[in-house]
Amino acid sequence: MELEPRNPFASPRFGQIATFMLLPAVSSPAGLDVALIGVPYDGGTSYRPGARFGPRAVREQSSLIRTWNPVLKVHPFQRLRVADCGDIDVVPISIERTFEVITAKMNEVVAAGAMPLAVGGDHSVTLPILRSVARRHGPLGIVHFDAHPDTWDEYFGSKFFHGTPFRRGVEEGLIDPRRMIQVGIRGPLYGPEDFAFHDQHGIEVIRIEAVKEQGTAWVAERFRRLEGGPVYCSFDIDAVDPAFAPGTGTPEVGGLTSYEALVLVRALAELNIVGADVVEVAPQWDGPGQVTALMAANLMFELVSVMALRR
Ligand SMILES: [Mn+2]
Repeated sequence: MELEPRNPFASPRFGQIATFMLLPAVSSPAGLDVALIGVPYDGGTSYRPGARFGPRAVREQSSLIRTWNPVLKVHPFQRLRVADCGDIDVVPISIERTFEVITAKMNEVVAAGAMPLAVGGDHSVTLPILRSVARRHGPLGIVHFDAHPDTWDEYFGSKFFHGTPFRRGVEEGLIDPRRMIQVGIRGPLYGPEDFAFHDQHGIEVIRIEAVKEQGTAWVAERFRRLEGGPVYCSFDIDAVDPAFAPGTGTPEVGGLTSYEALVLVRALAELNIVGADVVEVAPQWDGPGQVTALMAANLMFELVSVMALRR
């Protein structure tokens, strides 16, 4: 399932847009190992909107991704059948109906035996994806890269938005919170009670200070306790410093460098990754060169590489 030679200038036919990493476009996940899927929904955003345009920006910026991962020493597109399954037909004016269509599509993906790798969309879309993946694998371990804990209870009187997916995931039994690690958390919060839920359920938080002071190798060592069982990786692009990834809805200064982000995703290689997402790319806020979408495209490549090595 590899396009060779891969010419980044090979324009798609009229009426089409580029595919993720120049991979084939397919209408069904049947026969795939990894299904790349756009989730163009940002109705769960509380501040700057725009992540609904993330998938198309990431597709465009992914066209220079080559096929060999020299660090992990893997040809992911030879090892796995990977293709672009297009975007989910979300309902921009209804989060409930959008969640239903996301779960329905992801149920198809997991029923076909494929691992989903979704591109958001805001972070609310992770919850309906977890509903499908957990239905197949049981309660999931989670590695969650983010500036924010996303475990709040509700906002504006709603239980569903991009600040609540992980609390809902624990409440619904989709996540094993004792096998959940958050990385990159920072920025002003409401108070220490923002982490009462973590303490109550045993969720581990690796704040950005720990990443910077202890180093990425130390963080990689923390991940090792998740070996064995199924693990889902959710990567909010705002985990990366806005100097490297400004195109997002709720930027927080003082984050991961682009290099640290790549190193930390590669550190998942010892884990049994069963699905992943990269969310919160909002191209309207992006910098020159669409660096945020480019960052997300490279994270996708590292995630597929890790999946190719899954234990
Ligand atoms: Mn988030």
